[in-house]
Amino acid sequence: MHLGCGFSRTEELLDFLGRVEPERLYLVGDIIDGWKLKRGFVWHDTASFVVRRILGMLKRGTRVRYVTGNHDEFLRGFSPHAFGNMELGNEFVHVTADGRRLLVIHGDCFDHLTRHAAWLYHLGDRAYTCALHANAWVNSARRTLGYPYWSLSASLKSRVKQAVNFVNDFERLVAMHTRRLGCCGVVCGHIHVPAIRPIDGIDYHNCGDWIEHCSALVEHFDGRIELVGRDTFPPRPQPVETEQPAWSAFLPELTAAFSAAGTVPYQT
Ligand SMILES: [Mn+2]
Repeated sequence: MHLGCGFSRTEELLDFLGRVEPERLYLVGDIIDGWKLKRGFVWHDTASFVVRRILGMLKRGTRVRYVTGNHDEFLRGFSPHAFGNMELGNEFVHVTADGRRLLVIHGDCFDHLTRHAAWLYHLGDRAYTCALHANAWVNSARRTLGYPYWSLSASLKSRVKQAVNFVNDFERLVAMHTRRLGCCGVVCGHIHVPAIRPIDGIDYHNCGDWIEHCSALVEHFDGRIELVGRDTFPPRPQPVETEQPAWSAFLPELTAAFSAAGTVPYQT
């Protein structure tokens, strides 16, 4: 979600959260962008509404599990911790409705950049922010010309060979770790690349992000897991602007009322 980052798509996120009432909600890390607290922290009202919506779910009985990420690593010192229906942890095991054990983890520990070259990772984060700025410009131009939304940064990520290798390495490492823990699948995030696919016999799920893709994972009552996104839900009906009759439509009635009272306000 990266709440606090100016590029967080809180409008879309709030719309999505308004459509679901889950038994369990997993927040798969990088929910609050703590890195932006030092520089460029942007908090819109909609971010507060997102938090309020999640608190509302908690109140109505949803069990929330907050997995810490690298952007909200300040929470790692407090985890594991449970307060009421909310649990904070670095990793969880979720048992699906059809009995599969899934490891739920943010995934930054499988990103060799965050582990071995933090400075390079922070530089990459700056570069990513630049790409998002460029993305915003490109898309406002596209909107003006009537073209649909297109993600520049997502497109770069899928074309640059090193980026593709990075994603593949990450996914394989996550799958390996999952197998070692005896789980048959994994739910993670971190790399902002939504996916559901088998990797070396492990069911790999990545929920994507609410910056570029606006994507999430949902589990149906039969245990089937689906990737949902901006385009999955039909747009909400917009409030219909009812046409107000012009004041002149009431003129005959008004004139009649005035003449009954013995005064004629004006001639038509
Ligand atoms: Mn991350």
